[in-house]
Amino acid sequence: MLNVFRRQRSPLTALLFVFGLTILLALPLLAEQGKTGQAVPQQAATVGKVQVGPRLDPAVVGSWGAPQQLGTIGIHAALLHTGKVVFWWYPLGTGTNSPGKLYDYTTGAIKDVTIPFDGDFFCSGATILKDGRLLVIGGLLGNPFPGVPDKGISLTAIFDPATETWSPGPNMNFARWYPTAVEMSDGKVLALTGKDATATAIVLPMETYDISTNLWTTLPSTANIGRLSDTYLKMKLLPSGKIFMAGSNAQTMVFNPLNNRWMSSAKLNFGNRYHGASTLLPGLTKILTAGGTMTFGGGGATATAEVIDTSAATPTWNYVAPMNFPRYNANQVLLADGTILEVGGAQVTKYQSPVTTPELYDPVANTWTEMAVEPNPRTYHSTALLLPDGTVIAAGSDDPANRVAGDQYEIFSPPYLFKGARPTITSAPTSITYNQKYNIATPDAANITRVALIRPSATTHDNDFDQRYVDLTFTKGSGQIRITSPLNSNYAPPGWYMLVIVNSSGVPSIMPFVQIQ
Ligand SMILES: [Cu+2]
Repeated sequence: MLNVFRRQRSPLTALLFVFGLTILLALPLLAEQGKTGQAVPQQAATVGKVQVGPRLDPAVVGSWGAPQQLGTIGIHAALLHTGKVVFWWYPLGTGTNSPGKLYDYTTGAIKDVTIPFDGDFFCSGATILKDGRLLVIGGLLGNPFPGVPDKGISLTAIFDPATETWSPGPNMNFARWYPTAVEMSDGKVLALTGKDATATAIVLPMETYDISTNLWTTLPSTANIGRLSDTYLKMKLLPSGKIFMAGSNAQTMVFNPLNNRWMSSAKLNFGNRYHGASTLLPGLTKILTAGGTMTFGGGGATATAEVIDTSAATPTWNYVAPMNFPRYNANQVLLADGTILEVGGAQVTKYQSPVTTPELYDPVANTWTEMAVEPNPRTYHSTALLLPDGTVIAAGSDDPANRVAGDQYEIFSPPYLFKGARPTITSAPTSITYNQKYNIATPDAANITRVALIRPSATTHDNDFDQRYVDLTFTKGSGQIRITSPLNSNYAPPGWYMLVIVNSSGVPSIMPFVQIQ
């Protein structure tokens, strides 16, 4: 959906700013009212109500740091293998460059990385290329003049973590606004869906980007998507090499890149699940989808959640435990221990009745646990991603009534950071290949129960197409563990990953980056 406020420059702006500031100033007071120890009942969805969450030990509900200034609205976010996070959003006023910020979580430093060439990479798609550079595709050529239509764009932009600079990438063959970008097992990027050059109709053809030739290639028409497909189709690479489309349309599908054909899979029990979040679960065959609404324009948020096991003979979506709060436009973040943090979202409109109580989904126990209340609302156009130290950064939301929150970020420390000493990795390879054995040095080898590779996020609009948690088999030795790398690139497409070891208390290590190729 176009944010109709995005170029609003009316005299109301100042008033809205004051209104937002008033809300912000009132937040601590409202939060204080919540310190009665009462958990919020389900469906606590009154407009304007601040949820309070249970008042519990951070080892149970985690803990939020105070909001910090980002200086931009984190509508799009990606974690680079340098450990820095790049954010970008839409040009301001009559500007034609998309502002960007580079955040270093180790120091808190923020560097301006405004895209130095024309292009509105607003509601673009993004994925991290196998060499670690960030590819951003499409966006909008918005028109500030009433009655003159907006246009989808075919522009792309590439951010190089080594030089911390942007350069123009090759144009796609199609203009796309709200496209999906996902890395396939061969390292090519698949681009699909999005609104066309008139910013109205869905683009049906799919195309791939080959990093070695720096070219886009349109796939045969057998690969075209259906006319009624949603934008930002939720694509997940499976160990079969096929790519599963988990919504938002009720009819889920699977794409086979070997023959460029789609097959129907099961239907979501809920129906169309617009603005819901979905995640490929650890194990890489099950997909979780939670929240959303049947009404594209908003309203009617659901708390329901469903899981499909794509490895079943006849895969079906099955309801699992519902969330405690209905929500849409929330973010799902795969955490360092393989649980999923559902954070942000709203219930009534894009920005109204925000859900500030995150929930932690345990896919083994099938439980949702309410987490500590987030200090800022994070609704439409918000982002959240896992950092290499196991915390989560949350940002974004372009609510014109709350630009104060929009320009800030905050860091969530999950419960696992309050459960004792962390295991440490003293050395690990920085480059690995498939199906080989490698040693990881750790003084905590005897107590390690899980080892995994976690793909760094490139996320926007409740989507993180490439997010995956790849468990590794391992054996323990003295002062080291010996891992077997992923079997092939269907399990872990080439690129940079965070390496985590987790101990028997569920506490993860700090995660160094390793490149698999
Ligand atoms: Cu958008």
